[in-house]
Amino acid sequence: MRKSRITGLLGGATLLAALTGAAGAVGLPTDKSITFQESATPQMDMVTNLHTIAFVIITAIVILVMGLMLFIFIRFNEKANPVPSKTSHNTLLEVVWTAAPVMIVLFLIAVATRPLYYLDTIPEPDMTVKAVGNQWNWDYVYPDHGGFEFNSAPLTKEEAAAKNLPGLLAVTEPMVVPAGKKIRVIVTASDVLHAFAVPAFGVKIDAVPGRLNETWFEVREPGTYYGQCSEVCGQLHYNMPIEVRVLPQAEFDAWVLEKNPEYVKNEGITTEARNTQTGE
Ligand SMILES: [Cu+2]
Repeated sequence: MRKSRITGLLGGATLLAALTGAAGAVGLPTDKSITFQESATPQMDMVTNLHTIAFVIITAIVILVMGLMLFIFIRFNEKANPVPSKTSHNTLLEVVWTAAPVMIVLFLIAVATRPLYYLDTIPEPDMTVKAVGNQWNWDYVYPDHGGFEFNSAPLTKEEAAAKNLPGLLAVTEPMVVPAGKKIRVIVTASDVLHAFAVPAFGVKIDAVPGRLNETWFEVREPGTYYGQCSEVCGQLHYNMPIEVRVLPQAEFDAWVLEKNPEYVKNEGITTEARNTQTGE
């Protein structure tokens, strides 16, 4: 009894720390950065890898083409080469410059296919959250936890600054999910096209009125991760942020109980979370 009360207190303290943004990893854009945000999911690992492979190939092609052009400017300008060659074709060269790009493209298709299907195939999820885009905020629904829902609206610049949170990213109430679990996100919209995107997760999917899209992620580390609506959706599109608070499972369970006290009675939840709630 006593032990679990202490655990409950500790849980409450860490929950408070997490909810005030004091703990864990943070996924947000940084000034003057030219790279991706640090990956928080296996999906984003794959996206980052694919980008690196493509970037190396693109860089090599740019260097080769620029080098050849420079060589031609110097070697074959009028002064250096007053009498031009009348060569009209070269079979070997033509075969090479046709075959090489085809092989590069085939290689890129080969390395891109796995990430593409990995991102697109929803595994058996541990839980589901429904995200509904509105002009200009999000609703989050938790169908696996009794179906409670809440609105997640952007803070004004002044409100964010007062709380020492990033402007245009922080919200009134974030989406909350457990770490290390497969989260399915069902995405739709109530009015116009929006898109649910969290860069650190490698997740970006359209929110279409009247349709359900689904995506998923599994975040390794607890923390706060920011994204934005990524489909131009009207006047205030620039300020339609997504904030995802990732908590350890026990803290997530405690949060669920806070949001929906009825849930524990009807559905059952981990003993630890029940103790946290009831203080036993
Ligand atoms: Cu939008």
